[in-house]
Amino acid sequence: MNNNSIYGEHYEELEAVRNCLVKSINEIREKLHKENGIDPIEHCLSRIKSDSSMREKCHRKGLPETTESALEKIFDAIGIRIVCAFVSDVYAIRNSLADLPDCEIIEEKDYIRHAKPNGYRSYHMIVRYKNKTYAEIQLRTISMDTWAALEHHLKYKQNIGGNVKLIEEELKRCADELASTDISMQTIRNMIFEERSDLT
Ligand code: 0O2
Repeated sequence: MNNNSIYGEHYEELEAVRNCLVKSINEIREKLHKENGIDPIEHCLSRIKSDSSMREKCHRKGLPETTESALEKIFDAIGIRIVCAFVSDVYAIRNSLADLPDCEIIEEKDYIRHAKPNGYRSYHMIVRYKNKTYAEIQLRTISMDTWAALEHHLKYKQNIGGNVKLIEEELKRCADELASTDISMQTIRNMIFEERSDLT
């Protein structure tokens, strides 16, 4: 890492913590898979926020562009996104993360039960690893992830013209329809699993 990095000498430490958290998530995944007979995670992505994004975020939040701001005032230098098939998997993984010995939950936002006004849904956790390093973990279903990706893409399109309000309303409608589909998929999953446990 170059000497001008906002993370100073801490980049390798961030990478190490990111790897430890991803390893713990994989262990949780295997445990829940064995217990329930179904893989709870579709995919898991992780990243260290780029130097320029972190500097931009410091600027946006009125913070000086320092290593201290990047590591102690902003909590998503490490970002992990866990995408699940079902809403129940999101909460099962959240509970397993809460039980990790080295991982303290600092903040949680349940945008699944309380969606953002634009329709955004996801479960956000800020955790502190070994009393020191912060990370943001986002948990969401495939539907929520699809919507967020599309909305993110459209947000940066400059030439939307006069249709902004209509587009926002349509996006919100899609988010609500997808949420309703998630509930139906969860019901189907529960029916399949209840049927299976009746047979054993
Ligand atoms: P990136 O590149 O995804 O990391 P803050 O984190 O302080 O800026 P806030 O409101 O305190 O903002 O945090 P919040 O609500 O927990 O949201 C932070 C992250 O959630 C964002 O990260 C996005 O990844 C995601 N997010 C939140 N709201 C939306 C939304 O309406 N649409 C989409 N597509 N994603 C959202 P960053 O830092 O913006 O960027």
